Amino acid sequence: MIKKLQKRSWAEPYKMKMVELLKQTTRGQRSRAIKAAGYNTFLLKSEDVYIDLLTDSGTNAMSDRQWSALMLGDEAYAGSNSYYKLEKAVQKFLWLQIFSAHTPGRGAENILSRILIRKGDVVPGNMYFTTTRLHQELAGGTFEDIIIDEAHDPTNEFPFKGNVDLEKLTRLIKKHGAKKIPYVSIATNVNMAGGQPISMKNLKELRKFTKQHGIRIIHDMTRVAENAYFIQQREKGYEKKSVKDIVKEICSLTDGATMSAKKDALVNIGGFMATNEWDVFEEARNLVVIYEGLHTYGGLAGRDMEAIAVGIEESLNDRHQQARIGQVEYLGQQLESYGIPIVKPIGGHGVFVDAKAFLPHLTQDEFPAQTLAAELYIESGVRTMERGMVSAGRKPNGENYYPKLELVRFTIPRRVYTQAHMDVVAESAAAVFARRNKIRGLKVVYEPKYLRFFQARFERK
Ligand code: PM9
Repeated sequence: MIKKLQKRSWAEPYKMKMVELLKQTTRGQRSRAIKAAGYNTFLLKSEDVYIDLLTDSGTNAMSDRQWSALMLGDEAYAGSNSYYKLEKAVQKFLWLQIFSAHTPGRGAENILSRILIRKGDVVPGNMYFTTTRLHQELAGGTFEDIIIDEAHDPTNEFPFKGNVDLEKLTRLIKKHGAKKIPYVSIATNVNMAGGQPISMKNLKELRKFTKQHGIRIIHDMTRVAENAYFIQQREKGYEKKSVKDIVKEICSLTDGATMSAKKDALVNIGGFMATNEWDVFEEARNLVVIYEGLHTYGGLAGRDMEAIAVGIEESLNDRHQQARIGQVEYLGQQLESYGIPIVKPIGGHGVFVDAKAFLPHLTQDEFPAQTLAAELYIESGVRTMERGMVSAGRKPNGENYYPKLELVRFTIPRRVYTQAHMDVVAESAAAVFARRNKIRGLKVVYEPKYLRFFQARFERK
């Protein structure tokens, strides 16, 4: 029978010029490898991984334009031309006036937290991020979550789960006073909520409110372009605006930003902070020479700054975002078709599987998400990342955080894998789902002091 044309598909707006060969291992090899890695996917050797969905951080495929830009890198210790090119790109596309370069994003978080936070300060934000919160705490602050309640419910389909609840912020101001709040920490496309966007309407309301109280908005713009794409797709009045224009508008509503360029900006290393305040920049310029390097490279090679400048522009292309988010959506739909519980709506940089619903017989103290990530690896060599209790870590008083969301993130690197890889990933997850009742939990055998998810070790219970 001849098929009738029902819809027009999208395709990736690029073709491949070079490929990296993948290695497949046996189930026995994988069982030994994950045991040796203490059931922590961060401790696996990448040569033992088949499809690597650990992170979208620094794992992007660069374009031919970016690779050729590398050759233009000006590696002068001082006054590198590449720094000024990146500065120009930040000013043109991201609408922030002055910036300093860092390796990687958490370098920028360290400097900015040291400058803006005093001991006893409170930093409200739309859900914590691991490194961001740690730097806020190390600078003497306490993070307070002011994201809307919907963000903590994996099944809630609200389209802007990254939104701020202004009532929660009002309560914090009443309790501590606006002077104790150096800034509101706003992430675009909130990572730990499942890659969920904040709406322009909510950000505008927050801008108005924080202006009235003299509080800054500091923007974690690591995934700002993906957030802009969701605004274009979901928010009334933005249907005809380009991702580029929406990103500019988002940035114009903030006072400063930190950026891990390893995500949206399509490079393998680098980050920066940007600010509209000269005093903040002056101090950042001074601090960066203590911790990273001269203010015109801040720890980055000139060639890396060149690649970021090109990557920023490429990331703002509408067709790039359509294919990028489209691929994530495709994987999400495949997983759902097998009945696998995922965070809805499907996010920007990955599909987040609800490990509590996947392994309901495990308590949170048995680390369902850590367990599931290990099982997925054993099943097929697909590497994912725990985003639950292990990532949440401990409070400054040593108690465990018990986040409502206990998730496994299937993170998709940009421009790296094909739809066929996504099919294999979904089938692997379905095979684990079929034997879920037999899966046992884990116990901790080693825990480092900071950011334990990177290096903690586990054994089967
Ligand atoms: N995110 C991720 O896999 C890298 C490893 S986990 C720390 O999601 C946000 C929203 C991030 C982020 C890193 C950083 C830090 C800041 N904000 O890794 O230091 O998602 O460049 O960026 C990771 P750097």
